[in-house]
Amino acid sequence: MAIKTLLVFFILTLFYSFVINDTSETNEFVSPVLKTRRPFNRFSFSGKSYYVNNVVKGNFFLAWQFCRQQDMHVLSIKSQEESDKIAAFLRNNDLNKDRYWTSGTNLGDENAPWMWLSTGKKLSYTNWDSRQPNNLNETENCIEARFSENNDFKWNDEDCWTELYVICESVPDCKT
Ligand SMILES: [Ca+2]
Repeated sequence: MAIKTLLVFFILTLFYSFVINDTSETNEFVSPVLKTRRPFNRFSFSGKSYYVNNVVKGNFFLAWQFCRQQDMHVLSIKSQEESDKIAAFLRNNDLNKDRYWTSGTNLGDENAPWMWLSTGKKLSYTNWDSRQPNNLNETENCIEARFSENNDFKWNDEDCWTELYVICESVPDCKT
């Protein structure tokens, strides 16, 4: 009798190990690429969430489409403190070799002050690289953020049709 009980227990254990466990893992399968990429490209700071897209490049307008598809907006940077946090994240995750669209633009009116399209507000803080904005060839109306030769996180006005990566942001009430 004891042997029969042990045998049943053994069979049930095998069944659980090979069938039930395998099924639950299959149901929760996540692409190894997504598993490794997504968590590292997202971070939060002071109530804002950020998502760094370093996979798909696009012009300023396609960058907007990409962020809206994530239910987010294109980046706006309001302070040196925020800029430093973003720069640290990019450096720590080896993302500081690329160039990223922000939502900064003067495309609507070149004579008006630069603004963040994500909030509709004028820049409250600027972090232009040296000799920028220079409106090279009079075609540069959108702000990119990238690292300078000194590894400083800086802004440059760029042609809106240039294909770059983008940083998206999520602001709960869009009032900051
Ligand atoms: Ca420029």
